[in-house]
Amino acid sequence: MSLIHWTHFPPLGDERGSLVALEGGKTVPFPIQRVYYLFGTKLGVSRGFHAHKKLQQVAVCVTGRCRMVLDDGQKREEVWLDTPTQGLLIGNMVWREMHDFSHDCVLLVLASNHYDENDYIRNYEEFIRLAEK
Ligand code: T46
Repeated sequence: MSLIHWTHFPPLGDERGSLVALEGGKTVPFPIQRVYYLFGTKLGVSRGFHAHKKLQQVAVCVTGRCRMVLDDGQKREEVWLDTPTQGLLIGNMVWREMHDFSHDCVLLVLASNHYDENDYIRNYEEFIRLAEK
């Protein structure tokens, strides 16, 4: 089964422009405990390189683009995030890397829990060990 799962955010636009609403428990499949965004990522810089033990997230590129690599320890897939109407679901125990940020990229992330450094697996060998269990 593919690691790439999208949730669609219907644009609620009118003649003035567009609007997207993100609702926890609806288009975002968990209650939202935290929102953060990545912006101003320098050209050529990659981010991520970790997995989460429990955290679930939805990532939406509200402007610009970046390339997301997902890896569950068995397979590796990649996808471009470049539209504000599609959110990428990132489950727990999935290694993620983000590459090729455009200069204007704003990546909005909705998270199922508050920030907890103990939930991160930042070492790939450790991730593979835990993923095999
Ligand atoms: C993820 C990808 C998509 C906090 O203090 N609170 C927070 O809520 C977050 C997300 C980060 N931080 C601190 C931890 C680090 O000292 O901010 C610093 C940068 O975080 P990090 O190096 O983990 O950033 P990224 O871009 O590599 O990863 C982030 C999220 O951490 C991660 O959960 O899935 O974006």
